[in-house]
Amino acid sequence: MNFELITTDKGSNARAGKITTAHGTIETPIFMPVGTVGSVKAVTQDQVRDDVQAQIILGNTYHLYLRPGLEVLSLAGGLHKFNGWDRPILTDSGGYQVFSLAANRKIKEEGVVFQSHIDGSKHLFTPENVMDIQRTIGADIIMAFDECPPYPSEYRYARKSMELTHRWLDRCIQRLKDTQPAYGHEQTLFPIVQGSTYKDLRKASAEYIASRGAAGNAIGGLSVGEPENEMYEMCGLVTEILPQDKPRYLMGVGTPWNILENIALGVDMFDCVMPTRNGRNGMLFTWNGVMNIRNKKWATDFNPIDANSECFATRDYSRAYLRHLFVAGEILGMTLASIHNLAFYLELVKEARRQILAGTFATWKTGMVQQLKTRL
Ligand code: PRF
Repeated sequence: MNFELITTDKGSNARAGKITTAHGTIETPIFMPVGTVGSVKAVTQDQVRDDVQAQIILGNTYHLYLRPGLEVLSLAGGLHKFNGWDRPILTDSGGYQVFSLAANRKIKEEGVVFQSHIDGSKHLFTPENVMDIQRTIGADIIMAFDECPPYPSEYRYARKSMELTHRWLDRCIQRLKDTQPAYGHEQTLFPIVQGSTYKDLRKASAEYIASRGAAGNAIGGLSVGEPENEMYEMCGLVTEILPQDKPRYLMGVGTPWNILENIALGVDMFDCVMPTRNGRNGMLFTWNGVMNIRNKKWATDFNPIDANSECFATRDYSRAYLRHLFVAGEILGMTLASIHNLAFYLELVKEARRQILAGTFATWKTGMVQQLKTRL
């Protein structure tokens, strides 16, 4: 994997860059649609590529390991072949899902013992087997096995957890040295900064992660319930320390305005279930603000969902029709809302990139944040 830093904004720490992987290039800043079980929910691969214009999608080690399982993934020749997505893929390590989804999880030095949320079966994730599983899935970018402490966490717990995440990282790095990619293409490890909402821990974690010399770095443990200003404060501290010449990925963030604020702090990559999950509930993100399409006020509004959207697939559907689909419980409603929201997120980061390259990002961002938050 290669990262080319093209421009740094004058009025903020925003950057425009380009990542090259074995499955193609990614222009940063970028938003990565979440395809937890290898599918971006309710959207076909053609739609993800052509209508949403996604450049990279996410998969989850935890889910893919439980279903369809490693035998199927290995026989398929990896996730790219299995799901027919031939552009870059990033897999999360399970170091978050195990804590948010699994039952009876128990954290030890060795790893995490947990019960599947599907059938209650018992499993052990270690830094080593999580690297092996990500080899079998075959993503281009793979994540270190970490612990994401809840918010709020006591200082002592947050420190111990961070130290464990650092020891696990070293085991991940060693395992990757000792093994080879399963399908011949390069796989790049991103370590993850933790440290909860404590400034000294965040700094210490960022310094430790930076010292590992990885080709890209991630920031975890944020957007887990803390106030937005704390997220920005922690993110800003960490981006000051992480290397300039490597991409920075803020995990599981966020709203459109969260994305712009964190781009301004120097983040290059984002993922979040919000555009798809909230879309399936009728929440639409637009250039003018947020709308609940189930609301009666849209019943006879025959205007396009978002006249400013570039997405051909959804631009010609009216608000009234989409509301009708939701009220009638039609599955097409979920598909259109998901495509619309994802296309909007991709347009948002594309416009942010254009503003960075033009040297106008900082002022554009300030006005845009207010506009995006408007409740329509
Ligand atoms: N760690 C991992 N995945 C994540 C997170 C984390 O801290 C988060 C936190 N926002 C989302 N996804 N491995």
